[in-house]
Amino acid sequence: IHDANGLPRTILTEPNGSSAEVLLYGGQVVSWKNERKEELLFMSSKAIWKPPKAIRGGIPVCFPQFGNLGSLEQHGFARNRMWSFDGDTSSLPPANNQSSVDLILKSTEEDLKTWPRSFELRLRISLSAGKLTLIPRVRNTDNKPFSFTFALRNYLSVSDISEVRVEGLETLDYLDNLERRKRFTEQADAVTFDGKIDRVYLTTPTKIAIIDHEKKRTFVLRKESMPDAVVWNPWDKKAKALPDLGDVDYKTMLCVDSAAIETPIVLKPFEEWKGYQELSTVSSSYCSGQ
Ligand code: TA6
Repeated sequence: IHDANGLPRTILTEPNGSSAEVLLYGGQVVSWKNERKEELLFMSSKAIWKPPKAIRGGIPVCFPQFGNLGSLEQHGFARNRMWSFDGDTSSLPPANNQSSVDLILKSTEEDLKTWPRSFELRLRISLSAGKLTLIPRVRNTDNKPFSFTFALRNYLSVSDISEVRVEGLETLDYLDNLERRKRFTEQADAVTFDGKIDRVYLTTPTKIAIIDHEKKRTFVLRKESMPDAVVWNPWDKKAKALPDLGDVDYKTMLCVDSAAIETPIVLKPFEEWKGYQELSTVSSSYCSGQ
């Protein structure tokens, strides 16, 4: 454990030379570098690395509420809490402790005041060559059912947002946060970017490709048990309005999140939900549909 801006963090490494940094604060990945030490995730130049502020970049965990669709603070409170290392990883295959870390956040007396449900939120973060895998699990440790919405907010680093296209969302319905969450259908054969965008694409395919021509890099997002995908870029005006986002940072970021939003996840007492997300990068030879 070292500390980044005073926050305890774990560094994951793997033999091919890629690395990742994970904070106990928020259970948040804050860096993922490939074997050429290129940073693959976006981190705001004005991120505030100070609890209780959420750090704007990497992969914040949005739980038990995505967005402001409920009574809690925006995106819930998991990203503003100090997590701990999870000793009880019996129900997952054993992991190499160089390239993998298991974290847990349990409901506290404090949390019970704002969200009166007791839960255990676990997150396994594993690194392998060209791939970063996150496995979130939520167990209801209460004696009554509860429901939640969830997202892994993937801040991806891109060369120039106007050169990026996203494939895999064509023909899908989406809820447009910029239009009071009205429902639309995606008409284009790929999503491209020329202005602010804030959409929840519903029931997407398992695989979504984010193609960055200039960097000759394609991110592939594969997800399970998180049927929706949020696509967000604040663009210039909103970027200026966000104190923890640099004015031109919007040009080099894109959020494509694994999410369970349209249909909240319902857990009976002692039931556990398990999600899966794999982010991988493919070189320029990647052609869509392969
Ligand atoms: O994409 C959903 C959204 O709520 C946007 O409307 C925008 O507010 C973004 O998330 C950022 O939220 P945050 O709380 O991280 O500033």
